[in-house]
Amino acid sequence: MRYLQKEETLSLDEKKALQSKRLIETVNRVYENVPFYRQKMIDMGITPGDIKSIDDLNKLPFTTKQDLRDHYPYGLFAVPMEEVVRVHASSGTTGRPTVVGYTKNDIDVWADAVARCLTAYGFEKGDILQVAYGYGLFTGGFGLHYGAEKIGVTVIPMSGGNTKKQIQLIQEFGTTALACTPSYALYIGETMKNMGIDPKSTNLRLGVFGAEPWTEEMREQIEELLGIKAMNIYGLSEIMGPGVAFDCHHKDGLHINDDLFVPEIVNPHTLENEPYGTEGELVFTCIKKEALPLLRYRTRDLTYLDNTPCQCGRSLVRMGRISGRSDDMLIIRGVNVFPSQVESIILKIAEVAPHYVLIVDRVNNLDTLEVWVEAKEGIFTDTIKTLERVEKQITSELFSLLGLHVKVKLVEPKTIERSEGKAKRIIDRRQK
Ligand code: DLL
Repeated sequence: MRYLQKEETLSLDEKKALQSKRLIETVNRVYENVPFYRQKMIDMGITPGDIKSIDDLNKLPFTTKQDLRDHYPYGLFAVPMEEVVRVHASSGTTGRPTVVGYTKNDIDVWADAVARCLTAYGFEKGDILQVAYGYGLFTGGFGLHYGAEKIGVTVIPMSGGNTKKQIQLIQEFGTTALACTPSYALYIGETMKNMGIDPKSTNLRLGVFGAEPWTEEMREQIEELLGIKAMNIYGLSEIMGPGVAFDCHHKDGLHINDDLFVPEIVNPHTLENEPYGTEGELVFTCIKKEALPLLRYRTRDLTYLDNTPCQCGRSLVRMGRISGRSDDMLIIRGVNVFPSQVESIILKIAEVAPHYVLIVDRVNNLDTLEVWVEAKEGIFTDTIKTLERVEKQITSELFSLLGLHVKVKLVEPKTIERSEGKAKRIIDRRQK
């Protein structure tokens, strides 16, 4: 079963024609209505007439999170406020939040985009989706909510947190699918086990997980723990929210809804386009948004694009799993380290639980990295030798992957803080 099949299976020529038409409309609109873009284009010596097709995309200016902050709250909107029916915002760790807006039509397009994802995951009428992403300024809750309603799925708008209540509803409301961050899914599963409930005894069959980087190894652990199919959903508030990209059952990269958001990969240093298959920074241009159509928005997410056909038949271009955010990249003694690399190693080790944190510090002007991983129940009561052996094994596997000697510390079960939303994987103790 597919939703909006036409846009998902366009031929290359059809897609190019549609993307070109929508890009030209968008560029004209922002030139007319957003002084920021008009000025940028004037400074670059281009006019909307220079954009004749999607091939001219890279003539356009980039947009950054800082640009959104500089025009806080509504300065980059391309429509009058009377046409904006909803705003969301992302808090960010520093500075002002970034505010995003939607027209009525944008909300509808967003719901369609999420509906495509859910359909690809195998959702059907009769499914009961418990939305445990936060409702509110965060886009996760409302994004999933409207998409699910669009295809007639029953929604339980539980929002994030209150884990015992989540579990009660899963059991008593017959929840068949759970939408939350992968780290929260683990936490829910673990709490069920602690309460003596077998997660596999519920009606749960599907998970809609995203909003934070996670690995294939994490997917396997969640699938095993909850007895479900764990599907990946990607998105960011600046572009729309959840529903920008999704994986299908072939689990071979994420399909980007590229009739709505045109992706590029650029080298983050030179800002030159990279070819298919080469990793770099993901950049999106919104070609069907009314309220906030951003041009070439630099996501800071690192991945690659894949234009080879997928067995599912969708012709939407794919992107690899996000390997990390450039913001999360640690540079330890000259070596680049992402939390996802550490995750991929530790989740393969039988004696540890999938809970970890990277602790960065500075000692004698040198950056140091320690990885703290929770031991599984039982290991701590084993001999010191077991602990040492496991620590050594992780250290040596991290060394083969990173070429870096990282101190690994096994900590007692349930000592690493659990997350109800986006997990915090890095604790930075360096003085800023
Ligand atoms: O996290 C939107 C969302 C909600 C996506 C629910 C999926 C599910 P922001 O708070 O603006 O929006 O954060 C966006 O989260 O740039 C990525 O770094 C990260 N991210 C989102 N989805 C994934 C994913 C929402 N599936 C930022 N895999 C993005 C890896 C993801 N990272």
